[in-house]
Amino acid sequence: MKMHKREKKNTGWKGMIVGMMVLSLIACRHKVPEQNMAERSIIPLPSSITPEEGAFRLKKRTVIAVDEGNEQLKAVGDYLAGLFNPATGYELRVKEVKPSSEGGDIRLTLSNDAPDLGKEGYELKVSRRHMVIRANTPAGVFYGIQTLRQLLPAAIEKDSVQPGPWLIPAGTICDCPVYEHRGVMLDVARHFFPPEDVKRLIDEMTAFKLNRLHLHLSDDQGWRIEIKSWPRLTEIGAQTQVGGGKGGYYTQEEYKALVDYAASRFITLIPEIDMPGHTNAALASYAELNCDGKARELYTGTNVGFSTLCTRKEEVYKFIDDVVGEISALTPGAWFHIGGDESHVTPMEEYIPFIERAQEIVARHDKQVIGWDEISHAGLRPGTIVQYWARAENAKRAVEKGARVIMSPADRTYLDMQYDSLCPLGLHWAGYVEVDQAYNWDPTTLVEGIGREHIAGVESPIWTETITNMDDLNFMAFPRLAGHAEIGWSEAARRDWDDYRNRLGRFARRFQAMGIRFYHSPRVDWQE
Ligand code: TNX
Repeated sequence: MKMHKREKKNTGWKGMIVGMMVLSLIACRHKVPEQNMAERSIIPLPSSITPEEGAFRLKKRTVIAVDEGNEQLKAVGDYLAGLFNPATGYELRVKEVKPSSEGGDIRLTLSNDAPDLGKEGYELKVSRRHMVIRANTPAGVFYGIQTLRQLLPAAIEKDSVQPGPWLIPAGTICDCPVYEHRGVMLDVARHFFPPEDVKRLIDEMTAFKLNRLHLHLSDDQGWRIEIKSWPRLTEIGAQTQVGGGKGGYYTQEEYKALVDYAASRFITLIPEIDMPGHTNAALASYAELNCDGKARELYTGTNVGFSTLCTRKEEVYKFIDDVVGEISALTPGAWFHIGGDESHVTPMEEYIPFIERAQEIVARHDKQVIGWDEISHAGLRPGTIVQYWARAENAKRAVEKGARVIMSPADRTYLDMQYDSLCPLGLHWAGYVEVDQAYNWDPTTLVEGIGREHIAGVESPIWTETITNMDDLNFMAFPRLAGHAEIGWSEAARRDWDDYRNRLGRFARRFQAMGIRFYHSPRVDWQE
């Protein structure tokens, strides 16, 4: 009897506990806001988003499954786990499965049956229990992961454990980029940025699916890469910077490590050695590069256009051959940038044969030439790419000579241009570049005669006369760089300033979680 009574009582208790659990579960469900894939703020805007009901919940036991036997894809899986582990506090498992199998909760797979996705596109399918990112290449899967990141709450970007829940709204995203070249240029010559800063920038680029980092490695104020056959370039030429600070340079080891770090994020480094102008640091290091045979003084000001290699001296071409050779040996990427801008003290009749010869030297080291738009005055080798920054007529001439163009119009893409007259950093020779001015243009309609087929892509230069550290760099780059990334990735016909402005406003928390100090443009409603 007693037993029976007790059992009865127990059942009552149990019932209550179960009831409370059910109730709290329902309450919990109600606390989670509706999840709608189309309402997430994704930059760059994907080609198509088809939302469905429900959400996938990232849990401690979520397994990432990759096709077996593909090292690069396995690395992408590990990258994904590494991306989500800090904020979730999980240790997500990555396992290899048969390529044809479904296995795992988050499936990363290469499929060969999606020609539309091209080399960098992906398809992301999320349902309640399962998620698949499918692409033709590991790069495509990697870009799918960048989208997945933005489907999660901004707190996923933090580096300490956050409460969650980690819900990813269900649906399908199909996405591929418009342009193959989606770049950033960093001037490490005016102010030196150590390798850890460059890595940081690489990580920031990664989030916006950018794929080329052009490093401006030499200028009047500094030479920033070790050249073993010409050691004084760094012994002397690297020892200062704008304002007279101590400068710095990358050893070849360090440069190689940067190449590898970038490659692990599907970013190609493009080295630039600017010539024949912007060469004072080299001219100070080696007297024989000057026509008068006299070494120049190191320079720490911000003037441009006063220096030139002696284009009539044979040793100058030996110098270029050595420099291009050593740097090319560190460069798995296809390109070598020869600068060629603002050579105001090189007579045109010397500039033209010089640029032609520099192109030959680069070709001999198996690289393709990129140069600033002035190089179109010279003959252009097949495959040479011209980077438009200032003069439309230079870019048009390049296209007439058969070259393709990278679009870096200063009044839209220069991240060192001030946002407005109150901006504490930057220059304004090309005007003020507010966030809408930076976003609201189409590379195919900017210069008459230069259309889609002539354009390799878009690149955003960060000149550093006034920029000395990563916080200031981020402030000038963001949010404008996010807009440039969208111009490079998303169809112009689908882009719209009001829609972008809205997405960008909701991106504020993500910038913060990523530790990016950004400019709070008054033209955007920031949702913080
Ligand atoms: C022009 S863009 C330059 C750079 C300056 C920059 C400052 C280009 C090819 N040359 O040397 O740093 O303006 O905005």
